[in-house]
Amino acid sequence: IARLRWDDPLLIEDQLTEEERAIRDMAHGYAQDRLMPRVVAAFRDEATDRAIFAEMGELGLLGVTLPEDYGCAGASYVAYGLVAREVERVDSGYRSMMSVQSSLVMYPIHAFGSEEQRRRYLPRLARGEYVGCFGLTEPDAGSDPGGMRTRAEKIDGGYRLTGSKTWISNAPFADVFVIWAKSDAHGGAIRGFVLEKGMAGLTAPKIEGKLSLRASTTGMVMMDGVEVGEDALLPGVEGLKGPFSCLNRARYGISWGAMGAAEDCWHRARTYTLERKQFGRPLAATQLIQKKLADMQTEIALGLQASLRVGRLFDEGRVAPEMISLVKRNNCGKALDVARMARDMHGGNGIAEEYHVMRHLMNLETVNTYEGTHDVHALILGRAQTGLNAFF
Ligand code: TGC
Ligand code: FAD
Repeated sequence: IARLRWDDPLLIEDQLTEEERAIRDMAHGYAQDRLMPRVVAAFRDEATDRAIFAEMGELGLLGVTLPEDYGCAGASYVAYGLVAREVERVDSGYRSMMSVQSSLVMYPIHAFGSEEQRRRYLPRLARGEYVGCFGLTEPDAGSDPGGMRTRAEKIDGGYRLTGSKTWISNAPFADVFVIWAKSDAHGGAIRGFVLEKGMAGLTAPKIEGKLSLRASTTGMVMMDGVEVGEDALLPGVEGLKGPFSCLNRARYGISWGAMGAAEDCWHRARTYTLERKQFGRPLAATQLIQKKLADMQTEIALGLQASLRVGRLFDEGRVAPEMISLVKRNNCGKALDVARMARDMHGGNGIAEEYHVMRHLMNLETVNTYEGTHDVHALILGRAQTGLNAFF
């Protein structure tokens, strides 16, 4: 009879390759040694340290699934998920910075860009020398990005972009902007454009006062007739499947990341209730607390197994977008439940920054909303199993 490992009850560790474990260990070491010491102040002061991109780049943590030809690690989607889990174990905002750069900026340039665009941007993005952002959401088009108003109008030798994007991670300090716009020259189809900081008419003001994801900077992107050359167009894709293909990767990473944040909350709740005594015995000796710990352990173990399965299917080229909706939705929802329980189990201390669980809880509210809300993913799954569209 085998003995249970309480912190890895279904032995996910055994299901990883040696290379995946090595990448995971490196990401874990970096996140705990370099990110953990600065997260409380970063969250409190709403201050993002741009140097984090270069640090992650140096370790090969940006664009991990992309080929070595462009300075990337060429690793598996499972490895990418493991990195997201380790970074988000510290803070969802740090994972956001990493996943936007990897899945929403580097991926589309690699998948849909020209060879010239790949050579120009990917190595610098991989090193963290350039920071990227992804502009899909608009003030009047969030869950329904097909309703976007940003327009690309054809001009001599290129395009003129007009419109505004909102809630854009990394935008205020981004060098590279992947922007999705309806292009008149392509019959109004959605096309991707790569814009660069400093272009006339392009500004990216910071959104102040977030009560969630405060270690990551979010902004708007205002385009007031930004003129770009023909070479700014991503030639390889047309329509919503362009941005959605990027979202598939980022949502998959989030499914792992949310479990990392949940694990941190679970482990902290376990330690706290083992040490904290009330009524003459540790809180962890009570039935109610043990039930909560069992629920946390169960949901996290199942969530990780599901993400691993989707990751393997990604690597085999057999993933369906709805599988990603399933794990993104469920893992974010369960992570929120776990964080709320952990906050409660810490009593009054649970609201203090030094105990970390409230920060995770606040962050996970965003994680449950961005990249498709919990309910939008329910509608995607509902449509897939009934054949009926319930969006409108
Ligand atoms: P629909 O008719 O379903 O599809 C339009 C076209 O797109 C294709 N498609 C996909 N392709 C690849 N992967 C997917 N997941 C795809 N989903 C759809 C589809 O085949 C079709 O192609 P074609 O060739 O037939 O034209 O489109 P719809 O307008 O009905 O969409 C509905 C819905 C709700 C599914 C979709 O709009 C949606 O997912 N909404 C949520 C929006 C969202 O996720 N926004 C994310 C913004 S980015 C962000 O939040 C970054 S935060 C990052 C961070 O900081 O970590
Ligand atoms: P809405 O679409 O207005 O939704 C509001 C509510 O209505 C939700 O509960 C939703 O589930 C519900 N709802 C919507 N449609 C339906 C329906 N048909 N039936 C039932 N209920 C429905 N976007 C980017 O493009 N790039 C980024 O880098 C980025 N980073 C972000 C960072 C942060 C911190 C945040 C908060 C958001 C970010 N986003 C980004 C935007 C994010 O993707 C959107 O907020 C998200 O897609 C939801 O859109 P919305 O906020 O407009 O909400």
